[in-house]
Amino acid sequence: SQQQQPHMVLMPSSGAGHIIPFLKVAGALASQNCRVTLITSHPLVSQPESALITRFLTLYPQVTEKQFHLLHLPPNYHSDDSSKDPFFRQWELIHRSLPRLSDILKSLSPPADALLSDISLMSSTISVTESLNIPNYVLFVSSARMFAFFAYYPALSDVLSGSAGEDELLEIPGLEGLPKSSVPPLLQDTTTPFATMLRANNDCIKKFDGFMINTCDVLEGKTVRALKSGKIVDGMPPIFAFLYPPWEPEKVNGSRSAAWERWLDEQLPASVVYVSFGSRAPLSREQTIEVAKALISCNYPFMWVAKFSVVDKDDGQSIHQVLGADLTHQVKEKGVVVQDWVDQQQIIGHKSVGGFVTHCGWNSILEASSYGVPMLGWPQGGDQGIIGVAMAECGIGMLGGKWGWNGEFVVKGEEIGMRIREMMESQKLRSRAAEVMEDIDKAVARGGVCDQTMKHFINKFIS
Ligand code: BUP
Repeated sequence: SQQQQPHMVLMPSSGAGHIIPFLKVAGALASQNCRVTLITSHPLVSQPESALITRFLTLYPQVTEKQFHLLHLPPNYHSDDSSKDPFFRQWELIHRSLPRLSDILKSLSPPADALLSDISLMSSTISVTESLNIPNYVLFVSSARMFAFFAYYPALSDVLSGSAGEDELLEIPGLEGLPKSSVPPLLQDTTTPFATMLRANNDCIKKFDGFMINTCDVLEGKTVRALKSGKIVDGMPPIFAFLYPPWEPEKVNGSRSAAWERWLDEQLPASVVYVSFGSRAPLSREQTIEVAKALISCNYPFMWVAKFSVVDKDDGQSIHQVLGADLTHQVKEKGVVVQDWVDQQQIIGHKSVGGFVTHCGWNSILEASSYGVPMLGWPQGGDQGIIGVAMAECGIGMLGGKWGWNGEFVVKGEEIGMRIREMMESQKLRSRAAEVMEDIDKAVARGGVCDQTMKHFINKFIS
């Protein structure tokens, strides 16, 4: 009956880092016998986003897609800073199109038992679900540490905008102090669009029925406990912290194998350095050259996923144009450079990969943790500095050092190469990463803590 099969409606926001975890949770809920509807915003921001959704719907034919067609921006739309970022623009469009979301939710049969909405859409979706009386849960796509920061943000604004030095620690109840330097300039200045969005979403925390955070005890147990205790926000709605098992490899792998896959197959176990700074924040030309020098000099085979534009779909320049002929030649002698969208989970899960130089996107950290791959973190912006702190505290990786935010200054190849070697040679990191992987395996296995938490969530809707 309907009560035995709760109807979960998921609505991700834009960006692969938001869509991927939503699809994973949608798949996990569908596998747990929930009826699942996925609301997708159209047009999407990038081609990889639509490819991910299409692949997901093929793997999970039982999931229903409802397309949410966004309004167009008026011709005189003022192009301020926020609208230049395609992801902010998409959030703005979703916000303007809310009456259409309401129509979709009203049309569902059987009706929705809950909406799982995105953190960046919190203040938008709550008005709709309140008027329709549908429980609203946020699926938080970043780390618990970032959630704690978000939840405590208003109380921190004086320290952030004040004269405190970068080494000053921000005190969040129940947690280790957070270096001010891990907060990006965009959030230190409390008037930017990012900061305004954070505050607007913070204002409605208590209106939500709960928060799902993709994390687990071995990664962030202390933070999750502090959040649940109400020390950070008094009256915090229930917190559901769980990871889901990685997508099954045989489902993820395509039938044709790309050149880089064959190359990875030929390398020695745990010998390859995998490098990716995510899809959103390309490094400057000068910095890219230094990364190339670092990789050439550190004497490990490497696989480098390089992006040279803000949104993955517009990658205009080739590595050759950025590095020049000589450096490109040296790079290609020692490693593999890919500019296309690749299945990162497949790379990280490959036995040849022994270390990951990452921008500290939370999904990337989770993927590396699930496969026991040590990391060298180099946050570029957004939530990545705070995530980097959580990653280093857990001991599964190290931070590069005072390497600044993307574009702030150029870090020399020599220094980067030194830190890469340190990561690859550290037994301490390697054994901690293996330990964390084992713990995660247990937590996500059937009957494990994460599995139980998810069942506990679903059971709330079964009468
Ligand atoms: Br790039 C890239 N393939 O080529 P994060 C990323 N991913 O599968 P955040 C690919 O996208 P940004 C690629 O595995 C992860 O699941 C990756 O999410 C996948 O980064 C996701 O790591 C990216 O949380 O920034 O902060 O969303 O979008 O720039 O990666």
